This record gives sequence, structure tokens and C-alpha cells, in this order.
Amino acid sequence: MTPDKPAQAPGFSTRAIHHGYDPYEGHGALCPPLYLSSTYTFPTVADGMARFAGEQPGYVYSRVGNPTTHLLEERLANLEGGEAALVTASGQGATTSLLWTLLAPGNELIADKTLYGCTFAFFHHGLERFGVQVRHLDLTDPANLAAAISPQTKMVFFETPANPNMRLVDIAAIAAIARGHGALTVVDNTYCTPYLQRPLELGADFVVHSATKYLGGHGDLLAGAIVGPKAALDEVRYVGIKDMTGAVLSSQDAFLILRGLKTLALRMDRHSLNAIQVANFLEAHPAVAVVHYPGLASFPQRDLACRQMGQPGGMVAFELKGGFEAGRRFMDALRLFTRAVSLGDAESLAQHPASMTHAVYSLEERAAHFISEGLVRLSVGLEDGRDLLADLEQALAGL
Ligand code: 4LM
Repeated sequence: MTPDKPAQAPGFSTRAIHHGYDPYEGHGALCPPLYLSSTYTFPTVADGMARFAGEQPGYVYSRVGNPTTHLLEERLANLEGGEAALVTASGQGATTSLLWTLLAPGNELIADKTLYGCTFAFFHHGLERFGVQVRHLDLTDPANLAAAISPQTKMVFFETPANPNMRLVDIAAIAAIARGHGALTVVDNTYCTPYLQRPLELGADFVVHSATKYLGGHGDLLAGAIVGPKAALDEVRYVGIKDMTGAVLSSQDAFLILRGLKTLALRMDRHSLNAIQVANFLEAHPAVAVVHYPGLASFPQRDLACRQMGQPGGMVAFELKGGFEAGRRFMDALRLFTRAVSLGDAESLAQHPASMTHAVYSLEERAAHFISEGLVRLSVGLEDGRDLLADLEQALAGL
């Protein structure tokens, strides 16, 4: 029998561990079951027809739904404060499935200047080829959007903090302008996760994630998620995913993300704690020219960071006085930080955006989009802070 549930609204970690699954039901298994089935049986042809028509609840085929991925969707929707969620095979699958569904030739998409490299590439190699006009504005100043938005603008898309340079966008201000002009706001919340920032509560229409990063948290899978209104996500599921991208998350990876979510709050606390130490250490080092981190008093958008983010998070970007050549020598000297792209793992990672995650931008595009050639990006992991500082110190000493 299910014991009485407490009356008070459960907190973030409680929901990240429990939402949507009652272990007293079914076989009493503490952990939710992993359903490994591509297809589902229909008791009769009439049942099959009714399910296909959406007139009877029940699964039909795992490209449009699976009980394990469904639980993950319920939990993510709850944590982001959204009506519904849809999980995808990668973060790229989340953005492409959503935008291929909602945008049409002739629409204008306004995006911030700085985006993850493959998001930028999708806009220009994908959307533009099929008649969507893509326009990049500096959305760190909402006045730029107010001046440029037009009746053709269907969507405004941005990351905050932006990958890789940590520029912040005021979600509430941008979403208010977009809504006033009938445009949708989509926020890539990968860097923060709903533990640190909830864009839907600030007026955004959709959140997308690379769940490969902090949500999974262990560097062992690729996944994505979209959170937003149910009617729109049904369309993404039955058109964007089912017919257009096929970017379906495997139920095994959904199971691993459900496991990762149980420690999300703990991990984000520790990522932030370690990153604050790293940012302070780097800022005080004579070889370092500038550190971009929302937790520093010197961060130009510090007020916005305090308003919009619960904590400054685990990502730090910085430049060395010796430019990229110094950055290359620094990265090659690292022993505990691992040279790798991706982020949000237990392991601390270091990468060079201009030659790696943002190499798809041309040199001129990087300059116009505020991505400097000498920038080094750190995903500060969960190791002991003093060991991370010792590694940075020895690598900087060799310059
Ligand atoms: C990286 N990033 O930066 P999948 N949105 C953001 C991202 O950082 C990424 C994606 C979407 C990196 C990958 C190599 C803000 C990815 C795309 O990789 O498709 O899950 O997410 O190092």
C-alpha cells in the first residue's frame, strides 16, 4: 500500500529522485523499470486502430514513446516547471526536432551572436537552405531585439550563459519583447540545468537541453530534451521526431539520465563550488588576461547573473596573456584536467573552442560573434578543488 504523501510541496531534489514513479506500485522495485521494447502489442485490431488514432491511451512503437523515456519526460517537465517534455537522441536532436517542426520557409529566426558551434551550423547549413531567414543579434542588450523584431520573426533563440564565452541574456526581458510581437522564445538551458535556472518561469516558451551534459552527468551517453507546452510538443513528437528527424532516445539512456538526475542538485552545488575556486585562482594569476565567470565580482553582467541564476555553475572561460599559443602549451601541460570537448561530467575537461567546438564558424564569424581565438574553456568537474588548483598552477608555471 502506498503510504500517505506529505502535504507540503516537495523540493527540487525530492522531485528529481521521486517525481512520476511510485515504487509501491507494480513489483515494488525501488528503481523504475527499464523497458527494452521497440514495439507494443494490441489486444485486438480495434485497440490498435484506436491507439493509432489517439483515441485510446497506450504505446504503439518506441519511436513515439516508451514507458522509461516517458517517466524521464515527466520528471524533466516537472523540474523545469513546464507542461510537458520530450527527450531526444542528442541535444542537437532536440534543437533540430523543435525547429524543423515550428519553423517554415519565410519565417525569420533571431538568434544571439554566440551559440554552440553545431547549433550555429544547423541554422546556416540546415534552416537557411530551406528558406528560414536567420539573423544574429547581440541579445545581451534587449534593445537590439526591440529594434529588429518584425512580423516575420517567428522565434528568438539563445543560450545563457552562452557557449563558450559565458555572455548572459536577460530571459525575462527578451521573452517579454518576443511575446509582445507574437514570437516564440527558446532558451538552451544546457549550461545551467533547471536546478540553477528555469527559463519557463521567466517567460520563455521552450527550453532545450543537451542532456549529454549535466543532466546525464557522467559522460556516458548522448541525449537531449525539449520542455514546453504539451500541444506543441505533441506536434514535435508526431511530426518532428516521428517523421522528420527520428532523433529518438534509447530507453537505456533514459534510464541512465533518471539515475543521473538523482544527484543533479548535489553535483551542481559541487561544480559551482569548484568553479568559483578555479575562477578566483585564475583571475589572480599573472599569466591570465581575463576570466569569464558569472560568480566573479568582475563579471560585467553580475547583477543579471544574481537575478537569473541560482548559482554561477561549473563552466569557466579564460584567456592567457600569451594568446592561443600560451593556451595550447597550458592545455598540453594539464594532468588532471582532461583535454576533451563536452561538459558537465564528473571529470574536469579543457578544450579550445576556436579549433574544436566552434571550429565550424569561420575566423571572421568567430570575431563577429565574440568568440576569441585565445579562449580556453574549462568544464570544472567534481574532483577535490585543491587538486584542480594544483593542476592549473603547475600547467601555468610552465608558460
Ligand atoms: C560542447 N556541446 O560544447 P549534443 N547545446 C549546447 C551544447 O553545448 C551542446 C549542444 C547543445 C558540446 C559538445 C561537443 C549549449 C554541445 C549539442 O552534443 O548533441 O548532445 O548537444 O563541448
